[in-house]
Amino acid sequence: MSIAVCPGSFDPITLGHVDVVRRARSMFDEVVVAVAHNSSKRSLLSPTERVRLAADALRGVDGVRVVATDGLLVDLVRDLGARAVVKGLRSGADLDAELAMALMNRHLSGVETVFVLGDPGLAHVASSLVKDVARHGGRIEDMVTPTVAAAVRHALTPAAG
Ligand code: COD
Repeated sequence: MSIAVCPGSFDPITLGHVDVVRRARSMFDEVVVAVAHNSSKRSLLSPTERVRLAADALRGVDGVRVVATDGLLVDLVRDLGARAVVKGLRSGADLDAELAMALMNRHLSGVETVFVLGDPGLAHVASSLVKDVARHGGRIEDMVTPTVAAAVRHALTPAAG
């Protein structure tokens, strides 16, 4: 059975991520979505919440499971016996950012990274922009699932008291 790992911060998972996972699933028997830590980003949502929301957004896609990981991605890939890492590309800027990670992961473990082009209609969708739009009261419901939209709005609401 061929397994691919789709890693990301998923803070939160967007419809762009869902599109990439669907495309990965069309190439591999199983896709493991790995909710990981990006040391250059500060998260809005906890790892548990990001896993819950990713699992909810992907519940209609069979052959997909969501896990949390806080170590090196290549260790997870090895433990799962995965054949490849799959990443989505929106633009040349994404490729620039992804290239170093793909080469580092291959240097560390030999794992190959497969790049898929996301839906161009979702090329403007990024977790960081979704949070920014929501923070300023804008509409995010066409970029994330309703459950994710509610969770982001809740996380951005200052605690009472
Ligand atoms: N269309 C297509 N692709 C998209 C879209 C979209 N609309 N939105 C996002 N994507 C792609 C991104 O290009 C990326 O490939 C992937 O989805 C995940 O995106 P994010 O923003 O959720 O996640 P990142 O980029 O912050 O994830 C970075 C990792 C967490 C994967 C990385 O830091 C990592 O591997 N961390 C684990 C520790 C480790 O091994 N570090 C060494 C790495 S070399």
